Amino acid sequence: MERTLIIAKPDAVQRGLVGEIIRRFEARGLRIVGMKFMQVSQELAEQHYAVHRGKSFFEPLVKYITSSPVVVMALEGTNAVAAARMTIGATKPNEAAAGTIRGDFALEIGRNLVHGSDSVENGQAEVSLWFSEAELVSWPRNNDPWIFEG
Ligand code: D4T
Repeated sequence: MERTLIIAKPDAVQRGLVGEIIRRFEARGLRIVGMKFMQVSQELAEQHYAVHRGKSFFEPLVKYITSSPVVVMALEGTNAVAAARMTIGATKPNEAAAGTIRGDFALEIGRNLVHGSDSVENGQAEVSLWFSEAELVSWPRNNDPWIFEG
């Protein structure tokens, strides 16, 4: 089953939007397989955003994600990566469609509330970066047959 890593970033936690964000992914049908509240270290932030190292926004990005605690989730489902990205909305909140998390709650790229993995490979890699095997739970959900056809 496809997995994606979701982070409710520091602004989501500070603004009390964590419940609203989780609610949207749950309602979509994605299954929670890992979740924790944590302060992100400089090292983990730099690893997570390694692809952006050297870019002008790298340092502000690392500062933002380490500025205050986050809630990080591993979610599972058919097309989990693409579905979660659609639920989150465009990276630039001013371009995000109404009805998406960013389109409903955010205005600026540097305060865009949520991270979601951008490819199936990155979904696997990011879940492994942020969670140990012991922190991930594989479980059958009672309503899975009403959400997953196969
Ligand atoms: P994240 O990783 O936060 O979910 O964002 P996206 O997946 O939607 O977007 P991204 O990887 O292209 O960018 C990562 C992160 O960098 C910030 N950013 C990005 C920025 O501040 N200025 C920029 O010009 C870009 C491209 C926002 C998200």
